[in-house]
Amino acid sequence: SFVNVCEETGVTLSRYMMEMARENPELSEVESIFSSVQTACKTISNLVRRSSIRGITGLEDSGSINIQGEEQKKLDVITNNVLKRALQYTGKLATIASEEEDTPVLLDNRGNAVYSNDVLLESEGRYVAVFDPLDGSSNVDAGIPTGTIFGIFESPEECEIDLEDDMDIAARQCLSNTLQPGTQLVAAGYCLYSSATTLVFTMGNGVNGFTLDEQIGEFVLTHPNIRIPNRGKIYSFNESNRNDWDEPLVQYINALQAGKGESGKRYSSRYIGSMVADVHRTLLYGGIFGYPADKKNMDGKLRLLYEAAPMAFLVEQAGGLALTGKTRIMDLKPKKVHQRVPCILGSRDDVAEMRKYYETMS
Ligand code: AHM
Ligand code: MG
Repeated sequence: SFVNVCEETGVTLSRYMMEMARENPELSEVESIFSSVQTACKTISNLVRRSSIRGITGLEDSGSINIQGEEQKKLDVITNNVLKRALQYTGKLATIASEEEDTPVLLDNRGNAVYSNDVLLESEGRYVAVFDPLDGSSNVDAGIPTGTIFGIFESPEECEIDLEDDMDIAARQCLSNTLQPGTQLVAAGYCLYSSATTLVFTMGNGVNGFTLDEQIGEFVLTHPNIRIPNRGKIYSFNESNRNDWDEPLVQYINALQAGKGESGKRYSSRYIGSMVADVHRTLLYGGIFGYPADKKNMDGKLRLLYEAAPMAFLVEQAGGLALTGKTRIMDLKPKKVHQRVPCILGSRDDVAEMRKYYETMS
């Protein structure tokens, strides 16, 4: 008798995407974007695991600094190139925007970056990809988990950036493609590089997680239909900023520490300092994670477009909530590519409890 492939391998991500595209023909282009994302994530996983052996730890030799004033690490630059190249040549993308690129890149039909108005005639790519190639990279040399975060939008047909702006048409179209609220995301996800490499994503119909089986080099479905517990018992914030936090958040965390929150239980503290790892734990175990506003960073630290919005989409799709304090993150339309936003997300009842402090105290 024949051996059933799925009995041997489980459901691979490739098979999942093929079936998805067969049932939903409008998603066939997203399927090929995902195939590039998964190849890039396998490559990045390998680079991260072997970085000490290959001598690609530490800062860029050139001492380069990205547009947000952060020192770039060798791995930031390499992983950005891996993801950019993988996505570029699908021919399905009109624009890509990355934490490590100063401005979004407009692509022609062959996936080449173009900086002239000619590209508007040539570009048929329907989609826009936004990403942070190696989030938490400050941790990577100590073997602490890191991750890739990505989001995929459709490109709007009309350019929504004001014609009066002193900018050429291509640049304006490129920005208009990019500056979309989370509610417009077609798909979003992350890949966690930790004790295992796990790709978790949503296409707006729930959340699924696939673990890289290193023996066969394929992602296989290990976490079908992830649902975040309605309440957890972990809070996850960088508490060294506590003296600068908003008062409602200080009061809320005080209550959790004293066991005087709605659940009556004393919460534990867990904070990895890599958003992907902290969100992954929150999705699976429940609880609340955040990078709130503080007196020094009025908009927090996390970037709306390629960190907060994709994670908000995932968390909502898993049954949780993602807010700035009072406001839903998914509704925010970025004004700038690298705009920051306070971000507090997690279990439905925990985040709703936190929101009450913001509503009554401010
Ligand atoms: P990065 O994109 O430059 O790596 O910064 C984002 C990271 C997140 O992964 C994490 O949640 C946060 O920064 C941690 O910041 P802090 O060290 O201030 O706690
Ligand atoms: Mg980041």
